[in-house]
Amino acid sequence: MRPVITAFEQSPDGGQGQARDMRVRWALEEVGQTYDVRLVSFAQMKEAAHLALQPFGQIPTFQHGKLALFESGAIILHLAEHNAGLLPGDAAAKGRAVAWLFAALNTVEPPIVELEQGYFSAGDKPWYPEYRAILVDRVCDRLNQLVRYLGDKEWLDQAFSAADLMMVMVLRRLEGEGILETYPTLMAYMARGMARPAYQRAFAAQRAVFERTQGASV
Ligand code: GTB
Repeated sequence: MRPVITAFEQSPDGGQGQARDMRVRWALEEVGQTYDVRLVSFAQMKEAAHLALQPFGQIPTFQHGKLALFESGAIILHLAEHNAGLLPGDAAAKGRAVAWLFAALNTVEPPIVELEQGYFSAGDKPWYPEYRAILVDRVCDRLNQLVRYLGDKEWLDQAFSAADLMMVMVLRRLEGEGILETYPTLMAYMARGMARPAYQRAFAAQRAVFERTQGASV
């Protein structure tokens, strides 16, 4: 039985792989697990059937047999713990990878989301440029710390793990902000992640949904 994940029927990101099903797709591809995708509309995400799977009315969800999960981090951790390829076998290294998985979600992503949301909630205000500068500073504090840690390492720890997958996807949220370009270490780190065949397959799969639905709407 193949797992089933949910994804946007019409992703507002125009097929750029920014919606969080991309993270789960990438993890599934890394572990070699085939899967099915159930596309949901914004209206369906708020209906009882979907809320029973995802209490916040969001994608992605993950169902495999009797198991139903939400939260992309939890889904990826589950996949990493039950399949080879996304977490090291050594207990200490595994602990570090899990710590970095949480760091990507809880420490690096929040200021990035704040920057994104700042534009949506205050982009038309006269004081927005100063506000944005504060938000950018917060993002850069985290990026500077990450760069210092990464140094010339290929991955966060010795081998690629779920933590790198999540960190690359979190950093991708900064695309188009004009910030990443000043961080060659991070650009190179992201490029390494995005060059992985599993990433490429996941990206193509979510892109195909956009192209299909785009074609259907014109
Ligand atoms: N913490 C949850 C997780 O990690 O699974 C967050 C899930 C989440 O934010 N889901 C979003 C969602 O369903 C889609 S990914 N939103 C609908 C809603 O809340 O009603 C976030 C996202 C959406 C769109 C873009 N984009 O267009 O660029 C990027 C990221």
